[in-house]
Amino acid sequence: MKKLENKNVFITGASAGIGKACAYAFANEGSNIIMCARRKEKLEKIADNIKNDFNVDVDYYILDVTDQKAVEEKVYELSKKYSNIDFLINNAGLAKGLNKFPDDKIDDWEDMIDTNIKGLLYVTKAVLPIMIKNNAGHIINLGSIAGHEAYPKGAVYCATKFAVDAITKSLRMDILENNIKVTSIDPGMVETEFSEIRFYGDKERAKQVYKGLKPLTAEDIAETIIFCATRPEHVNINELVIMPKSQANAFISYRKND
Ligand code: 8X3
Repeated sequence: MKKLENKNVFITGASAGIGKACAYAFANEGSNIIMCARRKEKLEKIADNIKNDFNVDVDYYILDVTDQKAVEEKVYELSKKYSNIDFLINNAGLAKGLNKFPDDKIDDWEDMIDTNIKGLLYVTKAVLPIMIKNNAGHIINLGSIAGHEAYPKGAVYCATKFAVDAITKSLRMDILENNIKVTSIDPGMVETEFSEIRFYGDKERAKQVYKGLKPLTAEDIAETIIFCATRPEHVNINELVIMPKSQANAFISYRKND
């Protein structure tokens, strides 16, 4: 029997990118998938594909993680079907804008703070009682190298990822007695919708971010998350920093044709 067979995995921001890759990767391991995101059509399609390809339960919820009441309601709803959430993948997050501080838009700050910090807190707070009741669970937060090194034009995005780092660390201490693991996965460049969203849909500008190098894929991150999720019961990966081979840190990358 595979280690993750029949485990219940709740993934936020599951309609694309790392969240979507995690849905397929855990389903491939025999886990039941509970997905949430805002985009119904995309979730529906992923759910159909998973149902066709894997013999697992799949549920999805249309949910904006920034809506605290909705988060509580949906988690209550899913708790009636799933008596435990074995894994919570706190993936929903975004970057908006890449500007010097004086040129940043306050609305973008609100979006990043609401989703990356408050959304993660709301979902974790709602799911935790289920894990505590079962005295088992594993919370995997998507951090970033932006939570290790602040970079120019990224004050608020970096601040949100520093917050994820702090939340991960404090939470781990607070629920140590509840037998719940807490892990942070901190990627560098991953080519998903991330840059397109950061640049308000400007595909050309988004492409430039990855020009001349091979970025990580969402599947690379999902594979790493599966690694963390399949360690022996007594082992926890506290944090894992992962970058493309040609990226040294937030500032220095080697690009062909540089
Ligand atoms: C994504 C990586 O380099 O844009 O969190 O901060 S980076």
